[in-house]
Amino acid sequence: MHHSHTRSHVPDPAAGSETITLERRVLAKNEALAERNRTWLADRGVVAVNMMSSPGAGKTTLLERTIRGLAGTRPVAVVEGDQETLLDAQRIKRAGCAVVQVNTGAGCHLDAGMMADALTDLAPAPGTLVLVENVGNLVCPALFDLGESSKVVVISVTEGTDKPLKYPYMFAAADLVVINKTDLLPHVDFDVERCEEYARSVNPGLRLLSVSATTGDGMDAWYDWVARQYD
Ligand SMILES: Nc1nc2c(ncn2[C@@H]2O[C@H](COP(=O)(O)OP(=O)(O)O)[C@@H](O)[C@H]2O)c(=O)[nH]1
Ligand SMILES: [Mg+2]
Repeated sequence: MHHSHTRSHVPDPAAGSETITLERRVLAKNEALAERNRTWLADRGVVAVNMMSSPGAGKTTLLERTIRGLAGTRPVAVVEGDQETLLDAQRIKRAGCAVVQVNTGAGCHLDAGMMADALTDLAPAPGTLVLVENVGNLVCPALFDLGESSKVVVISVTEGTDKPLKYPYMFAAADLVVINKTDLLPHVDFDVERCEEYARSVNPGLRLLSVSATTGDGMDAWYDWVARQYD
């Protein structure tokens, strides 16, 4: 009996090189657009933070609390990336913030072209903090530079201590890791120190901080980190 899925595991060297060439071209185009975004942001003194995580780690909850926490200090705007729905954009709007929703359809990540369009729509005032919620997964968003000022990975304590080892590209790309849902630590088997060790094994200079986006615990260190992005 013929099992076609078995065949797909046999590498075809010719097909492989075509795939690699196409990927290189896609990434090179993205890189050029990302550079344009970086200049666009720098010219306006706008800081853009790309927030990445697996689905449900608490990105939107962290953004909602951050918007309320920073109200009156500096303008905040949000780019919401999801495959479908306006649900997160509606949550952000209720928190009192300018927001653009980008639906990627079958796509698993935001790219620099989408970011450029979103920035044009948002037209952030000088000094604005643009928080970008990327599509929830720990794989594809790591590959696509948006021209952002910094990349943040949110991991929650319900996901398991080993995630930095399983998704090393994501943690290697990060400037900061936010460990979220610390209020649940008494109920789950998660070792914060070991998770930090694992994360630093793939990215030695990495900064980490722990928060609970629902109780607000640890948020001051997050606000301090955000403020330092303007230095
Ligand atoms: N206990 C607890 N739950 C949280 C925390 N942050 C988010 N959640 C919950 O986790 C679920 C997913 O949160 P959401 O912000 O939508 O995650 P996203 O998919 O990363 O945007 C929701 O039910 C949130 O209420 C937290 O710090 N502690
Ligand atoms: Mg969300």
